[in-house]
Amino acid sequence: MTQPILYSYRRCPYAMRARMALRYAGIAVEIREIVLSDKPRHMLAVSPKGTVPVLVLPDGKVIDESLDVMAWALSRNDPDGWLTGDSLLPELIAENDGDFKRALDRYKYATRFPEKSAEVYRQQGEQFLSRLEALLAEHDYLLSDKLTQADVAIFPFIRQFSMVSCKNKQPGNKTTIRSFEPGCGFEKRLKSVV
Ligand SMILES: N[C@@H](CCC(=O)N[C@@H](CS)C(=O)NCC(=O)O)C(=O)O
Repeated sequence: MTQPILYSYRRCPYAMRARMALRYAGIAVEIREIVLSDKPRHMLAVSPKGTVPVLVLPDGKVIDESLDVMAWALSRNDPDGWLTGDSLLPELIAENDGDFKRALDRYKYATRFPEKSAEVYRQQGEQFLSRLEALLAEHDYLLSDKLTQADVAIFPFIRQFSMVSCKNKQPGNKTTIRSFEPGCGFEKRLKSVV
């Protein structure tokens, strides 16, 4: 094996954050796109929990959590200083990967979660968006005027949320999701660097 192998799924926000960090760090990987319903045997053999992304290094080491893949890539090369010791970072990521992701899944697949309406799930997600919006009112990016790992780790999830709103022709609360609409504010700023 000459290059690391990255098992990935194109639309998965976890895989997306890993791919962005690897690309930014200039680490060439062999991307193996998977089908979630038919996971490759090799992937399951090295990481039985069966989630993507999974990075397999040439020495056989396996990194199968997206944040760990990001940390590994940035520890190898971080030309623009994405790494940050800001104490808000773990808190924001925990909220994103926890309550916000739960609301996102329910908003996206509202018919599978009939306990509440899509509107309720959207409002739950928007609580996090409001928090991000307040941070973006202070700086160009979430934690400062320059991009950090926080933006890259969180952005794919926000993008997915705004795409559901677009699909539902749901304009949403303009003041809270304005920065995240495709082609606007936050996404545009991020796309100019990754
Ligand atoms: N905590 C994991 C979560 C990864 C995750 O849940 N990925 C989803 C795809 S977006 C997955 O592989 N799910 C397995 C499945 O649906 O079978 C990480 O950060 O890497």
